[in-house]
Amino acid sequence: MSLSKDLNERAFRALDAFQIEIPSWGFANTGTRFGKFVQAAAASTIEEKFSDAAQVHKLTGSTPTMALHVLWDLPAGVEDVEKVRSLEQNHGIRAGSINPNLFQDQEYKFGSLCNPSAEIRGRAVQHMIDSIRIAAGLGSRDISLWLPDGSNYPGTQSIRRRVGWLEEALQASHAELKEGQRLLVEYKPFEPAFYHTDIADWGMALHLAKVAGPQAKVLVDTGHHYSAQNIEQLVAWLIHTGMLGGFHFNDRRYADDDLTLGSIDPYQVFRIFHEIHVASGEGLELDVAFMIDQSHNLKGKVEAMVQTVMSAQELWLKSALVDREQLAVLQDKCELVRAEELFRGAFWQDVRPLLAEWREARGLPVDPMCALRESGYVEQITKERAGKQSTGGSYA
Ligand code: RM4
Ligand code: MN
Ligand code: MN
Repeated sequence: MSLSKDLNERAFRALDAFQIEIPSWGFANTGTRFGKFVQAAAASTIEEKFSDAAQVHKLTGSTPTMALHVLWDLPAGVEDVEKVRSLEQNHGIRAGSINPNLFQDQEYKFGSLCNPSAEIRGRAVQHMIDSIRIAAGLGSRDISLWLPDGSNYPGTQSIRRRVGWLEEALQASHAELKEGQRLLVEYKPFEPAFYHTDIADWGMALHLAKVAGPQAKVLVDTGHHYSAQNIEQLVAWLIHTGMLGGFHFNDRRYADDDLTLGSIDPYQVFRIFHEIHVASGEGLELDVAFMIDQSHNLKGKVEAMVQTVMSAQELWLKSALVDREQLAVLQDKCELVRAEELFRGAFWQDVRPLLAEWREARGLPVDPMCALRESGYVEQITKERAGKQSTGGSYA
């Protein structure tokens, strides 16, 4: 087989296998804690979010599912399931992971699943159970739990008692999971709590997932680490322990900035993807959900999402093209510079022509961004949605 034919086949196989979930809240008006800059084209209803998601999938071919946030997207809870099912049909997009929302109600001021009040903890657990039922009604596999709980001042809460409450709450939630469903436990070092966060890092998430039960795994949000953290290393550990459930991709410079994937440090995404390729190349059974968790505060929403998916495809492809056999040989011989050059070389390879070939072969627009502009979709929604200016359906 010629070298280029072999390369094409590897590339096509990698791209065919790559899917990434997009978040409904990425299409809505979002902001910072200082306010929102409202965009006329932003989605303010779940119908509009489905419509935008369908557009992204049509252009990229890689985003068949959309993550939903319970309070923002299904305010009536399980009763909204039917409506979402018909939207799935109409738009050809399936509901993806279901995200419980334990951070908006006033009663969660001092915590939800970790609140010192047993009554409030009970209501939070009930919300978890409702979210699991919503997921079951929609045929969604994953319930992605991000818990905002924590405290702001030393001495004001018992850190250890809260761990115990959390273990109980997660066990009670896990007990409601249907077969095949998963509970993904997300962690984050700070914000909204600024002294201690109840699930602050991957070690805590790993422990809690293990205590919760066999259907619980860890969710790695790339923006939820301190700057010096080696994310691919903890990813390798989670793979090794069979506890990696999925990712929330975004990029950051300082904190949980939710910037476009790969916009600040594309090499990091490449290194994370490489760990996945190595493990699947070794025949490990991986079941990892790739999801985007971004809010586009200043960029146009649909445009930003298409750009994100394109970046993800490029980085996924670059990392798929690492000559892993040769790399393993060099690693064993401790040929440091040659190993690093091989690795780095794959990163610097321009894979865009290969991606264009794949897109053409799959009947997708060769240049999705240009196709978006030519489609007139953004102008159309700008006109249709102008005047609505809703700021619901997302945070800040
Ligand atoms: C959190 C966390 C969650 C996301 C919310 C909107 O920081 O990343 O996954 O659902 O933001
Ligand atoms: Mn997240
Ligand atoms: Mn976040």
